[in-house]
Formats: sequence, C-alpha cells, structure tokens
Amino acid sequence: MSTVRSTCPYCGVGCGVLLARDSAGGLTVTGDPDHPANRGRLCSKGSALGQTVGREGRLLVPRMGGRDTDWDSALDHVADRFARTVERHGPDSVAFYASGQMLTEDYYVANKFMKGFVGTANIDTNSRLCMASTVAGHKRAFGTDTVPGTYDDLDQADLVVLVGSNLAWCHPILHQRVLAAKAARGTKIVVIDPRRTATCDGADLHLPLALGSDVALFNRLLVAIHQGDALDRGYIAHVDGFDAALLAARSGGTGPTGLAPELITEFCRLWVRTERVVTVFSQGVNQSSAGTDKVNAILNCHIATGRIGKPGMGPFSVTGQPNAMGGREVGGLANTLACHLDLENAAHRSALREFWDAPRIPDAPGLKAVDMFRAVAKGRIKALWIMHTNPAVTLPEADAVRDAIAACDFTVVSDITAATDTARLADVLLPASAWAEKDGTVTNSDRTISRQRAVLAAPGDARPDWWHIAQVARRMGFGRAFDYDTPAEIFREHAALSGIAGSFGRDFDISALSDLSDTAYAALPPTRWPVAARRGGRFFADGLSFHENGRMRMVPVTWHAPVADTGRRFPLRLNTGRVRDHWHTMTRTGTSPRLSAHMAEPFVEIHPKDATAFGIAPDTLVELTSPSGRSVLRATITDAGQPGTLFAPIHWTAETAPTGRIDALVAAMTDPVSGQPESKASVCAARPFGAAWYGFAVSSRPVTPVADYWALARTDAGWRLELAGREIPEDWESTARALFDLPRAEIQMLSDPGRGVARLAFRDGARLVAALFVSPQPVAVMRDYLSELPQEDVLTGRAPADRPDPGPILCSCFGVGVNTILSAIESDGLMSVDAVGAALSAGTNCGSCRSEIAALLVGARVAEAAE
Ligand SMILES: Nc1nc2c(c(=O)[nH]1)N[C@H]1C(S)=C(S)[C@@H](COP(=O)(O)OP(=O)(O)OC[C@H]3O[C@@H](n4cnc5c(=O)[nH]c(N)nc54)[C@H](O)[C@@H]3O)O[C@H]1N2
Ligand SMILES: Nc1nc2c(c(=O)[nH]1)N[C@H]1C(S)=C(S)[C@@H](COP(=O)(O)OP(=O)(O)OC[C@H]3O[C@@H](n4cnc5c(=O)[nH]c(N)nc54)[C@H](O)[C@@H]3O)O[C@H]1N2
Ligand code: SF4
Ligand SMILES: [Mo]
Repeated sequence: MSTVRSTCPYCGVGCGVLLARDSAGGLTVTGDPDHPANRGRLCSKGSALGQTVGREGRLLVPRMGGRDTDWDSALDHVADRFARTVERHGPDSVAFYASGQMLTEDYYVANKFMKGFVGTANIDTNSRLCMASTVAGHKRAFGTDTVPGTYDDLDQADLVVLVGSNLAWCHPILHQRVLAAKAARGTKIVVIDPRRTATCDGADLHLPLALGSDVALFNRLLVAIHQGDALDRGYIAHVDGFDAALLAARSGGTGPTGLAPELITEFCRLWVRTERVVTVFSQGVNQSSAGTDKVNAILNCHIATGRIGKPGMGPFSVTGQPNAMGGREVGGLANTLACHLDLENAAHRSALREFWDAPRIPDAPGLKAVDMFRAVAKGRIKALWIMHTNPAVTLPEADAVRDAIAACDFTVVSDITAATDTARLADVLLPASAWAEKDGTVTNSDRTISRQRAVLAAPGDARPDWWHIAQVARRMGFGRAFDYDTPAEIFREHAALSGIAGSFGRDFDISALSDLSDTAYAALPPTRWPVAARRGGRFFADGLSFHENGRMRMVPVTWHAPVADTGRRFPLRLNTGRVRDHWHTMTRTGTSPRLSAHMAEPFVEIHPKDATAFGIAPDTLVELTSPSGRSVLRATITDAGQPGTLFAPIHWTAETAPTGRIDALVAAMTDPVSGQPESKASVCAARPFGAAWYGFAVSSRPVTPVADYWALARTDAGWRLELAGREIPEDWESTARALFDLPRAEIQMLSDPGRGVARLAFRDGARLVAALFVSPQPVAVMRDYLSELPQEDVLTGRAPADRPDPGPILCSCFGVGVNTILSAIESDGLMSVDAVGAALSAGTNCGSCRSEIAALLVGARVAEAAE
C-alpha cells in the first residue's frame, strides 16, 4: 500500500506524518519532509505512533448500562433522553463537553447541534483549561482571537523568550527549530519558568520567577521599554490605552517576582535592544487566576514596540492540543460562535441563525467548564455528552467532578476506549474511530490547516465523532441540517460560513475553500489561514485591529498573587504539568512500551529544603493533601524548583496509578475574565506516606493490583508495577499469586521475614512469567533489566556482571539508558551531544532527549571538576 500524508494527533505543532500500512496490519509512521511545520522531523511521541494503533483496549461496540448494544438502540436512546430532558427542563438542562483534540469537522457539528438546534450555549471544551486565557487576552487587545505569529518567525528571530513553556518536552519540534535558529544566526533564548526544565538546557538565560508573578515581570519590561526608548511612536498612534497601561505598570503593577534585580535588568536589556523578538507563551501563562492579565502584559510589550506581525517578531501563544486552534475557529467555547463571530453581537447571531436555518441561537454565554460540572453536581444539568476528553481526571477538584458525572441523570461518552476514569461512569458509551481511521482537518499553532487522513479501517463498529452527533441530531428531528455524508461537506459549509464572518470584518476567513471538490479536499495541502479573496498574509503589522474603531488596545494590568493562600495547614504550592513522552491521561501513549519507559511512575518534585523539613527521603512515597483531595506520589528530591513549591505531572489516572490523579488536589479557582482554572498554583501539604513495605513487580500478563499504592506501566515484555502498602500481608506467596493470577505456577522464592524482604519469581517451564520484589525500603533492583523478563536467575534483582544496567531509558527511539550514556561520557571522554549520538545513537533520531543528554554532560563535567 502506498504512503498517505496525515497529521500527528498529539500536540499543536501539527507535524506532518507519512503513514504506511505494514503487512501485519500495523502502521509505519515517519515525518513528512514536505510539511511546513516539521520538514520531516518527529519527536518521541510522533515517532512511536505506530505502537499506539492496535486494538488493545479499544471500545468496539456501543454500550448502554454496561451492556453491548447496536448503534440504532444507542442513538435512539441518546436522542430520546436529550429531547425529553430539553422538553421537561429546557435547553439549558443539557450540556456538551468537547475537546481541542476533535477534528474541525466534528467540532463544527457539535457546536451547530448545541448552539443552533438544542438551543443552548452550554457547550464548552477542555480548551477552557488550556487556551481560554489567551483567547480572552487576544480579544481584549485585537478585538478577535488572532494568533499573529508563525513558525517562520521562530526561524527568523534574534531573541526567543519562552514564558511558562516547557517547549523541549511539549512542543519538541518547535524547540528544535529554535535551537536550529540559535545555531544558524545566534538567536538568544530566554526561559521564564519557576522551574528549571529541559528547555533551560540550551537557553542563554533562565528567570526562575515566583509562581504566578509574570504580570509583575512584564510590567517591569514595559517600563524598561519606555525608559529605553524602544517605543514605536508611529505604531502607538494606532493604539488605545498606552498611557493607562504604562501608568498601571509603573504604579503598583510590579509585585514581587522573587528574581535577582540583575537578572531582570539583563532580561529587559536584551528584550529592549532586540528588534526581532518572539515571546512564546503557554500554560505557565494561561493556567492562572491572572492568566488573561498575563497574556495582555505580554501583548502590551509587543504592541508598544510595534514588534508584531512582522518577520521574526511577535507574541506567540503556542497551542497545546492538535486542534486547539480549530476549536477556536468553530466557536467551541461557551462564550464564542462559529468562525470567530461574537455571541454578544445580535447581527452576528442572526446571520448565523439564517445560515444554519436554525430555530434559535442563544444570546447569552453558556456555562464554562468548571461551572458546567458544578451545575452537573447540583443536578441543574441533567443530560451530559462528553466527547474526546477525560474530565474525571483533568478538571480541577477531579474527585468532585468524578462524583458529579457519576450522579448525573444521563451521561454519554464518546471515546476510543472504555478504560478511562470518565468512560467508566457513562450511561451510554459510543465507540469513536481513532485518528488514523478517520478524515478531517486540524489547525496548528501557526494557523496552518492540515488534513488527517484515514489509513486503517475502524475496528468493530467504531464511527467518527461527527457521525455520532449527526445521527443523534437527525433522530431529534434536525435531519435537514445534519444531512452530512462526508467530512468534506462539513468542511465546505464551515468555509462558506467563514465568508459571512469575513464580510463582518472577522479575521477567520477561509471562504476561498468553500467550493473545494471532494477530490480537492482529499488532496488539500497544508494551508495557512486566512484564505480569502479579501484578506491574506499577516496580521497587525499595519496597526489595524478587529475592534470596532480599528485600533489596537493595550490593557492596564496589575499584579496579584495566586488566589489560594498558603498557610500553616497547606504550606506548599503545587505546580503541575507534563512529561516528555506521555500525552495527558495516557490512553494512547500508555499503550506504547517505548513511551512508557522514560517515566514509568507518577512523581512529585520536592526541594531538598522541604524534603528535610517534612522528613521525606529520596524515592519514598509522599502523601499530598489539599483542601479538595489527596494523592500519593514518589518523591523526586531536586532543586529544579523553588523551596516551598512542588511539581507533579498530570498524566496518571485510576487506570494507571489511582493515587496519582493530580487534579484531585487542584483547586477550582478560575481567572475572572477567561474562566480558566489556576492549575499551577494550588496549595497543599506533604508528609511521608509511611509505607510498611514497597514492591516492584514485572509480569507478562495484565495484572489487577490491590494495594494502598500502585502504578502500572507497559513494557515490551508485558507490564511493570510499583507497589506499596501500609500493612504487611501475612503471606507473600499468596499475595503474589493473587496479584499475578497464577494460582499454580512454579515458584522460586527467597524471603527474610525478619528483614521484611521477599523475592518471588514465577515460571512456566523455563520461561519467567512474573516476579515480585518486596522490601521495607524503596526497592533497589535493576528495573529496566527485569522489565525484559530475562531468562536468567532474577532473584538477585540484578543483571549478570557482564550485562550492565542501562538505567532509566532516556532515548526512547533507541532504548538508551542514563547509565549507558553516563558511562560512555566517562570512559570515552565524550564532550558533546553529537559525540554521545555518534557513540550510542542516542538523540540521533527524533532528538527529543538531546536537552537531557546535554544536562548529563553538564552534570558529568561538574562532578569531574569537583573531584
Ligand atoms: N509531552 C507532552 N507534550 C504535550 C502535551 C502532553 O500531554 N505531553 N500536551 C499538550 C497540551 S494540550 C498543552 S496545553 C501543552 C502545554 O505545554 P506547556 O505549557 O509547555 O507545558 P506545562 O508542563 O503544562 O507547563 C509549562 C511550564 O509552565 C511553568 N509554570 C508554572 N507556573 C508558572 C508561572 O506562574 N509562570 C511561568 N512563567 N511559568 C509557570 C511550569 O513550571 C512548566 O514548566 O503541551 C502540549 N504538548
Ligand atoms: N492540573 C492540571 N490539569 C490540567 C492541565 C495541567 O497542566 N495541570 N492541563 C489541562 C490541559 S491544557 C488540557 S488540554 C487537558 C487535557 O485533558 P483531557 O482532554 O481530559 O485528556 P486526554 O487524555 O487528552 O483525553 C482525551 C480522551 O479522548 C479519547 N480519544 C482519543 N482519540 C479519540 C477520538 O478520536 N475520538 C474520541 N471521541 N475520543 C478519543 C482518549 O481515549 C481520552 O479518553 O488537561 C487539563 N488539565
Ligand atoms: S512535536 Fe511531536 S507530538 Fe507534536 S505534532 Fe510534532 S511529532 Fe506530534
Ligand atoms: Mo492543553
């Protein structure tokens, strides 16, 4: 079979991929050399896509009340329940929770269904947790939600400032573009993040500011711009609010950043004197109770200097999800309409109603995500449809959200698997086609629309998401408006609507694509919007905005601290975010052994000072509590963060590590303008978990652990498992047999009950099928070696002397571990990332681990110098 061009379904970089089916029904995935986002490169997640397309865990048929059923019964039931709920309790008693990972066509249909036909604006999306502050900040400054930057600007900048962005791990291909610009033209890189991250390796300057203090920093920059004479007076002639913004920045706008004054001065000097500056920002900015103000504090500096919309300069919000941008185009949020039309604007509403031939368009915004689930908890929302997102894990106060969904009268979940915390609560489960099985478009961070194309047959009865919605809509009597047979029809309709929006002067106009034939849609190359007769190219270089008076706007902003106060009960601040090789709740990346090797367990980073203060030893388990929940995580003691702050990843769930659900701890406090939760500055307390025993297990077969603490990860040979408990079981053999479901397998065992140590291996003939290692301290065995389920005697927990322990895998493409790299650095005197690559191949394929290799090199040099 020939190769098909498509788009990576993970992050908002939107890399082009080439997909080829292999003879075994699998998929070979390589980078598309012709795609403008990545020019052939892929990161570790994109490179491992082929490992995530199997049938394992897929939801194959619709389910109702826990039983398999057929599509007609499921769809009739959903339509009936939605219709009856609307009839009895009004349209606002139903809600839809969508996702920035839906294709534009799916997303458009969902919005049309809710806002046009059900007649409620109660449709919000996980973008509320992600891009809402940027959307609100853009609208305040530009009058519409327009991203002025493009990826080419990153190649052409002389200074790239990364604010609240761990680009090396979260947008790896963009990070590589920035590093390439550094190599080619000496681009300086500044990282503004309370934490030292992988992105700091390769940066010229790191500003470890206090959590939440970005407004204070950028207000200082605005003052420095004014003092340093970097204002663009000609541009400011087009700007409203300059004086007010400067005044606010000067007076009271500059709270404590916790940064050394010289560091601030150096940053300001660099920014002020560099014309070509791109300020990239992400969740350290958006996910804050001051998120919208942070966005405007950044935009203010670019507007005041006229450094916007020109080559190599501008503010650049990078989108997280593959179609975060497309979701904004179709009006996915409860306070927006399709094609960047405004819900508050009566002319826009009536144009939309006419275009859709819809009975009504709501004239007031619907419930934003956090409020939506509060309304579910209160019973005000009685029917809920959740599509392509896992809110029982990822919304703040996640335990309360889980309870609310469980208690909701009627919940529909469209997903590709039933094994999610949310899907387990659904009344009706609808099986969705996964990315490689369906057609549609996504828009990446730089407004480039790319096609996703089907190459695999959907397994079982799985169907695309747009079809789920259109089928229910038809059954509710809205047939004419949802009479679609293909995504191409939906795309054309959306493009035609954008022309009407364009005639209102809106930015999102792709009307030139509204008569695309099916063949042309099939062949659509990556295309950056706007694509319209009346407008093209870049935004804002001319100083014209989308506000009614056409002027750009600077917004006066003043600093405030994160909303939740630390105090005696909850003295620590919890920062949260992502790791390199996992995607959100891991329903896909968790099925890849390669991606699960980098970080196989949830953890919390804790500063050495706090570890001492709270009595926490390395690698032990820590219990975190907050006003909303509890969590148990492995302690990583590091000075990467600041004293008084913790960092924990968001990826683990009841499926993979039940006490690792980090949003159980996060408070549902939101930005007053955008409604986006403050996901990175909750308060909590930490104390030792007090494990009586720790365990590590490997198994060739699935396991269902029962323990106070466990965390499960996929390996090439099966699964690996961390365990711990507060009480020592009476008998390790029966515990292990139950864990592995091996009542009769041949056992080999070493135990020393006096020391609390036990080691058990189970064999099927000569083949090792499972092993458990127990100790009163964190278990010290060679995990990566044991995960291979080796044939040798494993009860020592170590590899034979001639097989050194590779250590935790750093390079997932070639499976190269930390120890292997460190010993090569030492024995061969390697001095550079390229030298490590030449010796071990590590870092030579996707390059996602290059910054971590760089950090190992620095560490090795420091250690050598100290000797
Ligand atoms: N590997 C991987 N990549 C992903 C994803 C994934 O799940 N895994 N998800 C995608 C999605 S949806 C998104 S939204 C993006 C997110 O991409 P990023 O925003 O880059 O990722 P995060 O780790 O959430 O947060 C970034 C940084 O913000 C910092 N931060 C916290 N508080 C503050 C603050 O007050 N000020 C500043 N300046 N910084 C702060 C954190 O320390 C963290 O290092 O990643 C996308 N890419
Ligand atoms: N504390 C804290 N919380 C956060 C964040 C943080 O930084 N800190 N980040 C927030 C951000 S930025 C984001 S974007 C969210 C992400 O949070 P979620 O969107 O809740 O997480 P995902 O795991 O991406 O959920 C996607 C779901 O869609 C399913 N799926 C996959 N493919 C398909 C498909 O084709 N169709 C359908 N119907 N389903 C499919 C997957 O199996 C999975 O269940 O988390 C937010 N929560
Ligand atoms: S950077 Fe990685 S995850 Fe993001 S789109 Fe590209 S290959 Fe996919
Ligand atoms: Mo996101």
